[in-house]
Amino acid sequence: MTLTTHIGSFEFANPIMNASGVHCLSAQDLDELAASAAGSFITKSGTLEARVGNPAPRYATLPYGSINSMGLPNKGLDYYIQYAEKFQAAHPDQPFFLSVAGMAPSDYVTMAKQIQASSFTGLTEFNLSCPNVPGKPQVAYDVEATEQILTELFKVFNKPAGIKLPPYFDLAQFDAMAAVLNRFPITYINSINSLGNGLMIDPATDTTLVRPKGGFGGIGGAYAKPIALANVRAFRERLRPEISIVGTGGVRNGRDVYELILCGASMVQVATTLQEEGLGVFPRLLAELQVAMAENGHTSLTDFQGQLHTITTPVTDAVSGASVKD
Ligand code: RRO
Repeated sequence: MTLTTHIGSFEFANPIMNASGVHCLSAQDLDELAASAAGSFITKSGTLEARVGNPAPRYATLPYGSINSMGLPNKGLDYYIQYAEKFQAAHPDQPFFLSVAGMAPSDYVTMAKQIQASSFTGLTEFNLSCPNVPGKPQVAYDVEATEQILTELFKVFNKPAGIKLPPYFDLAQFDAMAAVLNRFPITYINSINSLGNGLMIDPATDTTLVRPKGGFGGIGGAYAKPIALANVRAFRERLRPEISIVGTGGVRNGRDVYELILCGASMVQVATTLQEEGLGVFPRLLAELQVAMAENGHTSLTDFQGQLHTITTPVTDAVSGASVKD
């Protein structure tokens, strides 16, 4: 059995890695990920200036996942570029992802120029979907703003680029965003970021579980799984085939990884379960993925990637016997 997968021209020994935000703030965190069983790793989203993020409490474990309002705590883009250059020089055959987030639309161009000027040749992920900075909307819910950012960005950037998207819920949103994304030289998209602006309440005190933004925060974990599957599937049906998809959301076991790949993902990221379980989650998920593949008679990811079955048997009207259109 092989778990090899590809994004653009990059090959990875297996498709499971961290999602940005978990276990990836510091060089030590990243070194630990790199040495783990994960197929790759991604940095915390870096901003132009380092940030401490929102005040605590800003993360809580929930019955079926998590709520977070971290507010982009990170060590600054320079730190992550330096790490990326050094790691790449020491491990030229271990491709990885550098995540960046803008506090203003113009930041994306500034950051793109800095990465373009660096020696980093791996994948850069532009996070257009952070839900937790007070006063800042999620860019990728605004199709025109997204198009404008990508237009400026790709004037100065020609390295492999991915876009981290928020969850969408209406088919018209998939149509509109895919039409824009298809016009740019994007290597991959990452669907989905957390479900933005959820609210969870402590029943003992009638108080929100997190402090920032009056308790509103991004929801991750099992709550996100059906939304993640739908977003990966919807984009796989709409994007140019050369644009790969990283599937993120609700992975708790190997079958969850399998299903994101079935919907079209080439790589699968894990956030809440990594936060809860630590680096041991990777060998567990890899073993469980292989069991799920064996149960379905598959020996490689391409055997089933994007091969979701839908129900297409003819439907007949019970009264007239005429065939009914779905
Ligand atoms: O740092 C965060 O609060 C955060 C970010 Br940048 C993001 O993209 N998604 C998320 O759930 N939290």
